[in-house]
Amino acid sequence: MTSPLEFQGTQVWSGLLDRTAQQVMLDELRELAVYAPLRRYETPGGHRMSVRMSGAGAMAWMSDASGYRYAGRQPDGSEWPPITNSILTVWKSVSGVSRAPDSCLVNYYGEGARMGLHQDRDEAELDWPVVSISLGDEAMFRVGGQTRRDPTKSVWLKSGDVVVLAGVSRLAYHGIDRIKFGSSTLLDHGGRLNVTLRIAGK
Ligand code: MD6
Ligand code: FE
Repeated sequence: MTSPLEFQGTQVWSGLLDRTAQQVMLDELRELAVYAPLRRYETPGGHRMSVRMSGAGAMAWMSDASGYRYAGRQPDGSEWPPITNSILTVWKSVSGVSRAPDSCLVNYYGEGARMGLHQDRDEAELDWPVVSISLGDEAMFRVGGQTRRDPTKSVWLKSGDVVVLAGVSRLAYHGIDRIKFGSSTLLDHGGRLNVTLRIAGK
């Protein structure tokens, strides 16, 4: 495995997953979606997110009118399915920690979907790394510093790329400005999947 590209403490493992590995993960995500469908959550501010989300693990991040949080159950009351093997393998190879993730967020970006600049800080402990996998269409990932006003840098993430926010970059502001819809042939109907792994509980 080659070493990651680093900027401002953010590691980008370019092309970590080859096409076959991407396909295997996609098949697992399709199965996962049977038990945990992608949903468009409401934000506490009363808007609806453009990104569709699902999850896996003991708890998954979600949002509704009353706030952002990790929930042990889906909005319909059922448990989240387990985190799949191909996803856990990526965590083991790049997280640098021996503890397993307890939470997986799955984001789907259709045409025009985006994610505003945010920090990941709903976890119980904020010093575990966050590992994020890109599948499908290319996306412009923007990352800055620990305040919203710090300068930012952008990088195009491709299918199979893996981003790690750890150490000084753990609380860096980041977001997805836009995707290049239709730029990848991995997903039958286009769009981008992002899988983010975290240790969210105590
Ligand atoms: C995305 N990613 O790539 C959104 N969070 O669609 C994230 O919000 C993210 O890439 C924490 C660490 C890495 C990430
Ligand atoms: Fe994030």
